[in-house]
Amino acid sequence: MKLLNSIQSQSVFRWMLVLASLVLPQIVQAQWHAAVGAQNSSMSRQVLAFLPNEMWIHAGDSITWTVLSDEIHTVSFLVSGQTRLPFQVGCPGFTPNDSSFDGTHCVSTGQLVSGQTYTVVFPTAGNFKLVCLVHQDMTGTIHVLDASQPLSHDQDFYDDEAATERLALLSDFDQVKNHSKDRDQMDPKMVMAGTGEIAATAGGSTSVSVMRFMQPNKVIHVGGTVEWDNPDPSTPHTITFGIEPANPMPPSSNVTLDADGARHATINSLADSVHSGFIVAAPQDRIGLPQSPLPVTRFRVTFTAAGVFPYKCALHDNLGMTGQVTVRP
Ligand SMILES: [Cu+2]
Repeated sequence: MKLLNSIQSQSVFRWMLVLASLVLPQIVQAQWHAAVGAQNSSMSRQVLAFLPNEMWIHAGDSITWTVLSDEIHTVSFLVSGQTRLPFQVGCPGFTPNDSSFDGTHCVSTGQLVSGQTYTVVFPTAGNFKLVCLVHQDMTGTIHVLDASQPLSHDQDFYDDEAATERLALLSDFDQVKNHSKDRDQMDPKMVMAGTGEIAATAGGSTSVSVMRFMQPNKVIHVGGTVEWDNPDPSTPHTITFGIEPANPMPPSSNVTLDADGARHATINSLADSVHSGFIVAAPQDRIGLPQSPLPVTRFRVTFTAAGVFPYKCALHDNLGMTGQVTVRP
């Protein structure tokens, strides 16, 4: 009798377990994937974007981002109203892989390079802004819904969307076509230092930048001046001859200002080091905030000696952004 009772209670317990597994909702924490950046084979065209830049997931899910470019990026979630800090500073500080973000504490990687991944877990519902601290016009949105809400898209949809956006940005050549060749003929002393465009989706901003000096081989005569300008709406570049400074943002001490606000330096020998500092557009103005000052988008160098003078962009030489000026007697 006692034995029978024990067998009966064991089988009842087993049945209860089976029933519970059928009745209780399955809580499956999904693992989503997205890309950061993209580039063409020569690395000249850099897509500065989260691909896709808008996703809907459930609370408890996580997203793993993989960097697909040689240009550096961060994956960062600031708290509402937080001031952006430079990417070397982060939140300040950086959070480890598999950090959780619920809107109350900043989550940020340091500088990520090609092939690196970073996973963020989203434990609670909310709508969150995703930013790259290196690129101001690179943003996205993550919608974290309660588990009871349906999701409209699956991972295949996001993969297709990311591929479409990547292709669209990589194949957008109108800026380069419109400017580079015509301008070379129009003004032989000019070098266009990069170009780019900002685009947008309902989820945020994306952009593409061409990391090249468009007329990389200039030939002038002694006493002549070359002028670089940067028409990119947000990516900075530098024109750096000789030794690269530790901080690329300010110009070297031998750089002066022309009357029109352009920076200007003189190179007298191959031993001279000259650094333009950041040549970059001003950030876009916003209503209710002080307007941004006029930007420095032009740099001029006058050459007083003959020779071949190589230079580079201190930010993007790893992508092949280099050039040279040949000065003839
Ligand atoms: Cu550059």
